[in-house]
Amino acid sequence: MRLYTRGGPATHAPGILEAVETAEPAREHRKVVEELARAAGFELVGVTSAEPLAGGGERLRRWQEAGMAGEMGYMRRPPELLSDPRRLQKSARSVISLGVSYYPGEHPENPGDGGRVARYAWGRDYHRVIKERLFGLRRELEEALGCRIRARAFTDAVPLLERSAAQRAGLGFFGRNSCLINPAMGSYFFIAELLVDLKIEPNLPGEGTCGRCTRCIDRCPTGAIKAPGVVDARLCISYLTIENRGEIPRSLRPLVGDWAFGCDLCQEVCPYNRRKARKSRWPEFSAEAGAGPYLKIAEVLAIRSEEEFERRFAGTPLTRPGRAGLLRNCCVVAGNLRLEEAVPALVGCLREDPSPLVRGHAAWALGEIGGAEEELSGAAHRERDPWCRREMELALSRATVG
Ligand code: B12
Ligand code: SF4
Ligand code: SF4
Repeated sequence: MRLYTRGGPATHAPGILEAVETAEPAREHRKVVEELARAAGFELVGVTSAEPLAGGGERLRRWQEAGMAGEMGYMRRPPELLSDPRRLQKSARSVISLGVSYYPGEHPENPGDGGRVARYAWGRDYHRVIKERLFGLRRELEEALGCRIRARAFTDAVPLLERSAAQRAGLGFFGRNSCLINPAMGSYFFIAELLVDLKIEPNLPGEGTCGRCTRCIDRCPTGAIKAPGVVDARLCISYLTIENRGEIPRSLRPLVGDWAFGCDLCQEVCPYNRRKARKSRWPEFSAEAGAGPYLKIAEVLAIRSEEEFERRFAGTPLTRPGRAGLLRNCCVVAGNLRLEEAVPALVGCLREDPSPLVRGHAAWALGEIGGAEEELSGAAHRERDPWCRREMELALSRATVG
């Protein structure tokens, strides 16, 4: 299908392309983009210019200065970089912002021995799945517009404020939980973008309001939502269980509850999601396609090698925290659920796991559950890592007192 050439019919002489690039082709481009993006499965489509995201950059700067990025090195890059699409692609003129629902349905009740997985991670690795469709969309755009388009495709793993770009492209408004909410679809959607060297008529910025609602702020177990739209990552369960490479601070462990990967609480309570969440039409995001809503704690705790971990979770988002990170999380869940049937697996971690991170959190869990004093005491004697030994001693005193 060949609909338009950039700047007008192909018969125009070179050199006047810019001059004839009036509002008309830009508007037509947008129609084509919308049509093809929806056909590619994106429910939300919007366009904004590639100009810097000034407001977002300023908010990011304040967030960084407050230390809220925690240990996420990539989020501590200069705001001028993260808020400027042209730093990613010099020739970019427009950002095509796309949204796709990942909502796989309501979370079933915990079977009792499960580590809860946030909805966005039930299925296949969205980075790969979405990128493939973005490349396909770009090819179709080239064909439809009859020109070569210089484009870059992104989702999530990108040094750009995606929510700010998407808001400016009309996809939704910022909720108090800082998520981008589409009034007709809620917030359970991924954001992706194509940066293109095409001039496309921009959409109006997204609008909407939380009104007087504060449910997400009230529901967050760790008090991570410090002000409307401002999440302190250091306190956020999503950060603690996914991005964090170190220990989960002792004071926060009990607040993690049964979340083994990510957290949905501030979205679950949101009236927009309760009323408007639309089930994903992409089979890749369904529970059947990946790890699903719960991990079996004892099974995960028995994974001892990287190869085994890869075999179990390759192609899903759950590889992100790495083997030690995921086992760390499962230890914390086991402790919070007082999961007696996980005790043999926790003892296995204590004795054999190569990672101090896992041994230390296993000790904590055993201290919470109780009844493994002998094992803890033996492990504390053998342990060479000082942080780990301290965890074991603290667990021992907790188990003895408790
Ligand atoms: C770092 C990061 C995290 C961190 C920090 C989150 C945070 N709130 O800052 C952690 C690990 C905690 C995290 C968690 C989650 N994340 Co995350 N994360 C990112 C990432 C990589 C950068 C976010 C960022 O720039 N943070 C810095 C702060 C300053 O920016 P911000 O939160 O986006 O806030 C902006 C707006 O909210 C705006 N704003 C807020 N309020 C107001 C008010 C006004 C008036 C205005 C003008 C602006 C405004 O200003 C800020 C600057 O632009 C993006 C991908 C990307 N490259 O953008 C995904 C992204 C934001 N994450 C996403 C998801 C799905 C999640 C989780 C839901 C996953 C889960 N279930 O566990 C949770 C949600 C937690 C939450 N309440 O935010 C999606 C969000 C989709 C959506 N519809 O909003 C994104 C966009 C990834 C994607 N491509 O789909 N995430
Ligand atoms: S994802 Fe969970 S911990 Fe993070 S802000 Fe939302 S409710 Fe709080
Ligand atoms: S729960 Fe309420 S305050 Fe929070 S994002 Fe949703 S509408 Fe806004």
